[in-house]
Amino acid sequence: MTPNIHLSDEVAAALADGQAVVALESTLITHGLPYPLNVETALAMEHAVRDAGAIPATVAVLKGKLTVGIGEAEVERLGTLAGDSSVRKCSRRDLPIAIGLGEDGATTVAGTMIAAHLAGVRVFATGGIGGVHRGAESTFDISADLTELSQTPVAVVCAGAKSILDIGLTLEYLETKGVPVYGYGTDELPAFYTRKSGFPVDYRVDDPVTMAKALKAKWDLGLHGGALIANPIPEAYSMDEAFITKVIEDAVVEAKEKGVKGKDTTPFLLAKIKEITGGNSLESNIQLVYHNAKVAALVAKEYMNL
Ligand code: PSU
Ligand code: MN
Repeated sequence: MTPNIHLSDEVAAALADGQAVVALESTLITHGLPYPLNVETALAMEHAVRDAGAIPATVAVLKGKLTVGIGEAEVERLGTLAGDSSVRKCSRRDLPIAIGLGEDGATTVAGTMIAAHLAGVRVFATGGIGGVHRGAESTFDISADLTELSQTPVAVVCAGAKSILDIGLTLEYLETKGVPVYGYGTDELPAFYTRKSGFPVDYRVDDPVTMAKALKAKWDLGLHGGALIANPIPEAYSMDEAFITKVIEDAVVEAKEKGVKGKDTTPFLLAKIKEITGGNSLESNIQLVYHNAKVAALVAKEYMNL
């Protein structure tokens, strides 16, 4: 293994033992949610993974080491730094500078997939992935999460894509790149806060055994890349579609007016939505990531049993 990656003792032992491990990201902690809800959410995800019988491995760059299994104290410390630009948001292109300079950094979906793959972890749970932004035909803003999904063999459980993105173009991009998108108990790609987006998925999977078989078949064939497992928010916490759509549309307009670009776009939009919807969206957010962590653990366990 490369000298700049570090596995916690627990994660290393679990992997050596053939136990199921689920990777979790840290950009959600530093750039996605406010303190202390971010810490609460991250720890709730770890608990959900454990309750379902797998080992959680939250990933971040700590003093220049890409760390798989950062532990509660570090989750808390990164959490208190939310909104503080001292923690770099690390996608694929940012890992070299963060590691090279010995910095702390939070890993995005792409960054976390890279770490998971280096460690030998196959399943990863998050909230929402990055994708093709609205207006990408002129801005070219397409998240590196999508190219990572096309090349790194990790399955990502998410609640679909927020409609801050162009969901249709995101699905087209994934299709072009050969990334399977599975609807977990759904025929439609969920849209994070809501269970429906109006965009059908090609494959519906209703149980973790079937999911694990499809993942194994892909990787046994030597096909590169990952898979997207889209798990809808539990019904009881899904938000009113018209309301959340309006909020997101206003946020997208404001970002454009303010000239927000590049890697700042996603955090800006997330902060705006949070500001306008207050507690409601945050409660939905916590419930959906918790649910994703559980599904990821069940899939990871079945994958290890095959
Ligand atoms: N979407 C969300 N919440 C998030 C993110 C995306 O609903 O916290 C974070 C994830 O870490 C994702 C990253 O990988 O933003 C994508 O950023 P970008 O669009 O700059 O690639
Ligand atoms: Mn981007």
